[in-house]
Amino acid sequence: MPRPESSVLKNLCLAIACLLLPLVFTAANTSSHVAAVFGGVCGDGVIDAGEQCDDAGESATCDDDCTFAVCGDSTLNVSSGELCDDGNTTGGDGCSAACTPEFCGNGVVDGLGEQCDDGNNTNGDGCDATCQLESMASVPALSPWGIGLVGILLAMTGAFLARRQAGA
Ligand SMILES: [Ca+2]
Ligand SMILES: [Ca+2]
Ligand SMILES: [Ca+2]
Ligand SMILES: [Ca+2]
Repeated sequence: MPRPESSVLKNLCLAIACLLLPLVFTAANTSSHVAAVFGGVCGDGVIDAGEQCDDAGESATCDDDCTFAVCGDSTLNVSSGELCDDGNTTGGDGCSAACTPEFCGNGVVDGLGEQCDDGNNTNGDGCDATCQLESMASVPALSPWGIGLVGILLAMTGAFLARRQAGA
């Protein structure tokens, strides 16, 4: 004779299974239902109603949401050459009108308050690490090695001239 607790447990399990099974089937069939009702899904490689394109994922011309790849549509599409997409085609906000990142040191004077951009973040070369112009007075003209070399050259020239004068 089965214990009463075990039959209660069995009925409970059956009830839960009965409730969950339709949910599982519904989830599994959602995409095929959508396909049956609307005639296709985005990502199946077929352009269906409501889709601008469908390349079964991101391509150079199509976003993975089945809209055309456009710079400024907030959808990053690396395949189309976008390195950022902030949802606009305005520069000076960190992402350029061509969907490339704007920063000091990228070799382009961006509208980020940059006076110059020599492609590096090094001071002392005319354009400082924050992309502001450096006055040449603050740029060291010669390194210690250069100063030493000039000194040697001057000394050699002086010695040469002194010898020539003495010989004349
Ligand atoms: Ca499709
Ligand atoms: Ca885009
Ligand atoms: Ca922008
Ligand atoms: Ca820059």
